[in-house]
Amino acid sequence: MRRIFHIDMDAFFAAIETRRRPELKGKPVIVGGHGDPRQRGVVSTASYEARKYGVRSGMPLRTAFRRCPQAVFLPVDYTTYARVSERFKSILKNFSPIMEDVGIDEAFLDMSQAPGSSEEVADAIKRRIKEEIGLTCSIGIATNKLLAKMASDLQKPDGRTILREADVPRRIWPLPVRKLWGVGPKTEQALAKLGVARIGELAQLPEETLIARLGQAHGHYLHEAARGIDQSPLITHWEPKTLSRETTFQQDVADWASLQRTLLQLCKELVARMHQEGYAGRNVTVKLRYEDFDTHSHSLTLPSATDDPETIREAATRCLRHFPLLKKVRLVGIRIGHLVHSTRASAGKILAADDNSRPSRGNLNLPTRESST
Ligand code: TTP
Ligand code: MG
Repeated sequence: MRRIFHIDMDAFFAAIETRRRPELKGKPVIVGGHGDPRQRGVVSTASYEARKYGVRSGMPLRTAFRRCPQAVFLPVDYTTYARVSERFKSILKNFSPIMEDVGIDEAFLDMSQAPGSSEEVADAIKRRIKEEIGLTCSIGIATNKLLAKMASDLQKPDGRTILREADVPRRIWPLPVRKLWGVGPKTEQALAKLGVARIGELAQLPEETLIARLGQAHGHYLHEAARGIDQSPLITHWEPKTLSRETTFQQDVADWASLQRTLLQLCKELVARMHQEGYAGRNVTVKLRYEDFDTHSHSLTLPSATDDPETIREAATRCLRHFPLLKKVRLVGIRIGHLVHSTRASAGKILAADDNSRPSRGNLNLPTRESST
């Protein structure tokens, strides 16, 4: 019998902002775009206090402002969130070496081999996260990923939920289909046409009907998922499609010399990582973000894959020359793509991949976060 944990941080971006500005505690906090509700942009996340006013992720900031004008609006500070995310994942890895990284604030752990009751282990994880990063999370525990994922959502925030297969009819079937992992707006619509609104109704539908409507793979998946059946393994290793480094300047820069110096430093770091992880690449891209957040990139493709520092530096410099320097620059980045394993590859290394290397939902082939939440 497997014992799978799904750990999901509570109101992740908003919680980090509240942690560094304690005066926000207990207040509605909305993180999104540049943090100005008069500008374009969408809500990345809202604190639970703001959610009471109907503010949701993905909603335009203007709408959020109409619903909750007294909220504190803050810009997205992705660099900080990514740093906290790394610490969160490294805490989890101490509990089990079998971890699947699902997104910035969530992961699965296979705890089948861990001693102790599920309650004890879950509480120990929650305690460590609280002590080390000062944030709360919700944990779902089940015999497979699907149910663990659904369980972590049942008692948010700061929840701990054990979901047994026998609990599915009582706890999962009354939920709207949208709550089922893998059901995004399109599937929701298709199911509505079949008269299906709740997961329990989906479970009653013949598999052939679902396959006829939604295709073999998705139809079959939904048929099983509605019953809580899922045999997918944890995916602990991804092959990256690209490797990259980028940095935001403390103060925006306006001169080529500083830009080039920084870019060459990034190249050095990138090449070090390529050597360490055993990759060579063919496609070099340089990205600049200007002071007004306008972002552009230039790429070039080399005749063959390389991990040679000089070649990569030269290519990066050539890309950089394509940018007009009419505005100040706040960020510069370099990325290498079309990766192949280089001969220096040290076998068995775990690869830390860029975000874009991850299929959205593991091997379940499910829709992306945008369409599934
Ligand atoms: P979620 O785990 O979906 O949301 P959350 O952690 O904010 O809240 P909950 O307590 O319900 O788990 O997403 C994690 C982070 O990902 C979230 O803090 C912000 C970001 N995110 C977006 O940027 N856009 C989105 O549409 C969603 C859903 C999340
Ligand atoms: Mg979360």
